[in-house]
Parts: sequence; structure tokens; C-alpha cells
Amino acid sequence: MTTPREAGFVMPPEWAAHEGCWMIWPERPDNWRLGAKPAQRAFAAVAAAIARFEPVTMLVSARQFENARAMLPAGVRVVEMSTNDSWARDVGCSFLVGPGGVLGGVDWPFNAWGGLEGGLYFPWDLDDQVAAKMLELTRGRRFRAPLVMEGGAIHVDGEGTVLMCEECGLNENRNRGVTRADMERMLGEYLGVNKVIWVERGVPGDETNGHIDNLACFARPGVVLLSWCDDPADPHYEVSRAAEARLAGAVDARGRALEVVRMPMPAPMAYSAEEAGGIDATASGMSRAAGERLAASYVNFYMANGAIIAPAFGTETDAPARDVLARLFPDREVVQVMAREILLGGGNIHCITQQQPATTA
Ligand code: KQY
Repeated sequence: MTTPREAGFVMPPEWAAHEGCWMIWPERPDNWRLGAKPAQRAFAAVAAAIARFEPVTMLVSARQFENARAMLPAGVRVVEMSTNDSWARDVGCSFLVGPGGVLGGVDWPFNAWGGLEGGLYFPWDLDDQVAAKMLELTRGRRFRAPLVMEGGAIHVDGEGTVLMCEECGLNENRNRGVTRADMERMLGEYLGVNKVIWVERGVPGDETNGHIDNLACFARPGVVLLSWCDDPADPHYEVSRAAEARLAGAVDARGRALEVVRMPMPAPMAYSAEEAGGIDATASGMSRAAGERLAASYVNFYMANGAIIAPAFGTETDAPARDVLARLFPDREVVQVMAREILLGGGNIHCITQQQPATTA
């Protein structure tokens, strides 16, 4: 099996020019309350915001095709595809660019964030096929990875460095017996990176076992934005300090020390009784009880061409978060979209989007 590295492919950073963005329409009522109607409105708002800056493709089941078409702006392309849920970051391919500017993609084996040991649902077979189908539609070269992983578990700087949380990347529920060296070798071969910067834990309560995309991201090479908490009573207080110590003590693939920018965390939020009561009970592994803390973070945003599409929660921290993004990305328009309904499903705007890089071939 030829790996992307052997074939000369690398994953571009999210800030490189995009051909467009891929999303998946929410539908399953055991994750999205009230038959997914409020989530569908939120996903439509995200798609409309991104579509101002780059083409958007929405993947949707046959059952929901007419409804999605009616709810989405005309400029959003709606394409039928079977899935188990709606997390394009994780079940979609991580796109690569190869020699002469050709498109490729990593097809990560997917097990619903932990398989039968703590995974969120069964079956996940349709989700596991999404990356291959995206690469069929785009005629990109497909590289099936040898280890289970998700796109939300990585952030690359485009200059040879990737960020990952140990809690996720070394979790036995993805790859039994996996070692740090195994994962580093795999990331090197499939993303074209030379350096993995490990952070120990992700945002407390994140049901992905610590996806980096909810905790931290590269803003540009050498600069990492970190979700930060100043309340010693909050479990994220320790997590954010430990992450900052790791990041500040690391050097990237080019030998640079990282600058860490703190992004304030939103005030604690939890499922209301009404929200939890709107979710269909099933035997899935998704825990959705009233009062349960939501893993909210402002770092879970999408970089579109010329814009940052960022979550807002209707709380007092929305404005400071917007200010941080505006300062960090002076050449991009910051567009905040109300994202609580996405958060109720366990993720946020970065988790429901997947960029396809612009290619020259
Ligand atoms: O963090 C992400 N990339 C995805 C979150 C998935 C949550 C599933 N309920």
C-alpha cells in the first residue's frame, strides 16, 4: 500500500485557499432534539454563512432531500448520501494535495468515537463509507489509513506539524495496543507531517475523548489558539493550564517555539430539561440528560476563504471571543452563528464542516 507521503501528498492547513466546504444534514432523533428540526435550522445557518465565501455541498439522506433543499440557500449544492449522523469533520476525508496540485484524501477508519467500548452509536458502517464516497465525487486519490482516527482529532500547520490530544490519539477504544510511536508514524505517513505536538487532555466532557478541534487550533504557523478557563472550580482550569504548558514548551517541525493565544471559554452550559426531553431515548452511547455539562468552546470554528465562521451561544462571552478572533485574523471577516443546537449534538462548527483545498490540476 502506497502511503500519501510516499506518493508526495500532504494535508494543507485550513487557512489555505478552499475549493469549497462539505457538510452533512442532521437527522437522527436520538442525537438531535425534536426530530432534528432546530439542528437543521442551525446547520442551514452555518451553510448559508459559509456559502457567502465559498461553495458548500450538503450531503443528505434520500428521506431528507426535499426538506434540506427547501431549507438551504439555492447556492448550496445538495447531494444524496447515506450516513449514520452528521459530522463531516470526522467521517469525511481529510483532503490532501499531491504532486502537480492533484487532489487526494485520507479515508480514516471510523468507529463512532470508540466502537463498542464507549463509542456513541452502532452501527457506524455508513459513516465509515463517507470519505471514500467524497473521494469518488471529487475524483481524489484515496488513501485508507491503517489506524482508526477522526479529522477532528488533528490540526496541521501546513509546515510539518500536527496537534493531537493523547486522550484521543492513544485511546485503546480507537486502536487496541496503539503506541505513541505507531500513531506518530501513521500521522507522518498519512498527513505528510514530521512533528506531532501532544497535549494530554481535551475539553472535559467532550464525548470524542478529547478532540483537539474543541480545545486548540493553529491560527497560523507558530501560533496556537487555546480554549482557556480562569475559574479554579471548573475542570477546564487544570486542563487549559496543562495544555498551555505543553504547547509553550514545544517546538514545531521548523524548530519554532509556539506562541499560545488564550481564548476565553464560555460560561458553563448544560442541557435544559426541555432540551434533554426532546431527544429520543435509544440504546446509543450518547448521554443527553438534563443538567449535564456541554463541552462548549469558541475554538471550534471554521476557516472559510476570507472568513472565520465561529460559534456564538447567546452568552456574555460571545463578544470577547469575537474580539479575539478579529485580532487574530485581521484579514478575514468574523461571522458568528448561533450554535447551541449544534453543541447539543456533541460538537460544533468545525466538527460539522470539512474543507476541500483548491487544487491546480
Ligand atoms: O469534535 C468533533 N469533531 C465531532 C464531535 C462529534 C460528536 C458526536 N456526537
